[in-house]
Amino acid sequence: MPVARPESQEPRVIAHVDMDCFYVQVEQRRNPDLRGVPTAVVQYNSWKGGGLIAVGYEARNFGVKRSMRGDEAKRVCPDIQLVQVPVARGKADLNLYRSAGSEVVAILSTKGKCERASIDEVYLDLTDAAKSMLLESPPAMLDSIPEEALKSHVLGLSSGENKGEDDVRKWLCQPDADYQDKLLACGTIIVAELRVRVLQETKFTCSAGIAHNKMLAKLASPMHKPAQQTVVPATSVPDLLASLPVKKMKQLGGKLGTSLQDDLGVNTVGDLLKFSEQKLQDLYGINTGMWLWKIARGINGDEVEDRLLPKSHGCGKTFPGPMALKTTSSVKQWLNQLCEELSERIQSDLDQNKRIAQTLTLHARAFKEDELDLLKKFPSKSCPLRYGTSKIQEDAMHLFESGLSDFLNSKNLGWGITSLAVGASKIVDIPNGTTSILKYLTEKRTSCNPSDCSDALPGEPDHGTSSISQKDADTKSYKECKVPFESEVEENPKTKASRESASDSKGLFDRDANVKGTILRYFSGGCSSNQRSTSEVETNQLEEEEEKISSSTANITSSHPNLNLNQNKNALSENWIYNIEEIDPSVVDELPLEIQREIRGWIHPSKRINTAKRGSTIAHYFSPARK
Ligand code: DCP
Ligand code: CA
Ligand code: CA
Repeated sequence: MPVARPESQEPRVIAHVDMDCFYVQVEQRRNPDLRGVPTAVVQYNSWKGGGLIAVGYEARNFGVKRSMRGDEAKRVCPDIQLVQVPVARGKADLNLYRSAGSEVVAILSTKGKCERASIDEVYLDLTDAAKSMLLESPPAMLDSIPEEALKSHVLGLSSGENKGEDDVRKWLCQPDADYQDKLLACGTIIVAELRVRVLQETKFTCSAGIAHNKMLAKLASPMHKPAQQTVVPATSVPDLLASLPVKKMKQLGGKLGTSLQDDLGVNTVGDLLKFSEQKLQDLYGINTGMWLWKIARGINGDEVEDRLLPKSHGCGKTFPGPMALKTTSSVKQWLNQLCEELSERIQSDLDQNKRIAQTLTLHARAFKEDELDLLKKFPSKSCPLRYGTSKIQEDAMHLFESGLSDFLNSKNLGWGITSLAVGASKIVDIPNGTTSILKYLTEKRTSCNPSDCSDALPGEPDHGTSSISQKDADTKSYKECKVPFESEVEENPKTKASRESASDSKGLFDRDANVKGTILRYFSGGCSSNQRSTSEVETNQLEEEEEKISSSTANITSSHPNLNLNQNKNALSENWIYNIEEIDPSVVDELPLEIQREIRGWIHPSKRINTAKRGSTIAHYFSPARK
């Protein structure tokens, strides 16, 4: 249920930036012949021409929609170019799009706190940048206002929305504006400049919403697409919300929105103004009631998180109709593929960003012979994540078997899997100084002198300081103390290459009993008791660990929606939580549609207002004539 966060008393300037027809733009940059031509990106599945996942604006003009398949798109737009999403391991490979998104984030994050909200969108907190601009070079003092800023759509400006550049100029420079509007004007210019930079440096266009909070910025960014920006002054909020259908509001897309419509006759967010806070709290509880009262007034205290990296990683594949997987061995084969990709991604996250994922989750969609059975859904399952492709594969298979057993209610029934996905979540930074801890562990194994590395022995998190810098530790201590990595049973060559090129810190996560009392404690959550070693040199320990894993089905816990599950009560000394809030919307986008629908049911994401308009400075990139 939604909770109202306390809002800051000081006015803030928040932007939401979303790339236009993102995958299409990435493909158009790869192949400039596609520029200005109706284009769509299709899924890896040739059935009826493949499902469309991104549609360019030229194709939208012909009525092509994302819900169509390639064949249908060809019917409504015979000239459409259908580009197949890149493929690896028999499924879509989104790395190209992910890294294109990172290029944009690198630019947008230069002006303030930046939260990567999905593969193609970010929130920015530009309050400080706007305050500095207001002090040093307010809009009225500028020699010229950037053209892109003058193209902004300022909601509520005079009677119409976009009264032309002169009106926007006046609004940006008005001397008698209140402080929050002045800050917003600065934010408008900053965002326009950022968008121009994004276009110059990446060749991608984006659209933006600029407002005093995240909720309003997110509502505004799709209002004028592609390649335009929309500003929401505080005075325009009542009109905006008065016409906003409740179901379009974040967290009102599901049951709560339906109840507001059916039980209270509330059709727009503004209709909520009729109800007192007390009444809403009586009806929906204290938190939700307060949240509803606030959103009716456009109040939202959510902070922009300082997060450029995803909260989780996930990959999945569907097996529609006759392709359904009906044997454990076929599930295993596909699960191995998915786990291989997941493993590569978490390894590279570890190498590049020094972050580790703690929870492995398996989602599936399934059918079974006994339709009368009460448990219709295949339960999602989670367990502590162990690094190493073969371990992830093994654990995912355990999770699958556990889920299947629950799903079938231990009956011997026929079944089929129509969708499979694995995810890695609860990702945490390795604290500063951890390299020293790794060095310590490594030394213990190699009989190096521990005193060399005793400056940051493991222990409590606040011991995580080191006199050795991260770089020094990587280059120096590993050279000194490096031990051969105990190889995986079936290590992926790519993983191996990336592992060998980096510090071998990750190897420690799946091999050493010493880890349990030390480094994993750092990362909370008691994962350690479910860690297993495959080290051939540690037979005793392996046996001991095998015993533990044989009871790991007891550790495997269902992750049903809407619950923060307190898991592994019996098996783990410390409990750990699988939290719905840890699911990253960008990762959900990457999962098979069937699974997306289920997860979206848990997290109630927002839907966008579809009010695309055309024609502006950056927008001319979409004019059909351009080649
Ligand atoms: N995507 C996907 N499957 C979905 C939704 C989106 O694979 N069900 C991918 C393709 C999109 C990208 O994510 O290009 C971003 O999604 P958006 O919803 O932001 O849509 P677009 O960027 O394509 O278009 P718009 O200009 O409307 O934002
Ligand atoms: Ca987009
Ligand atoms: Ca988006």
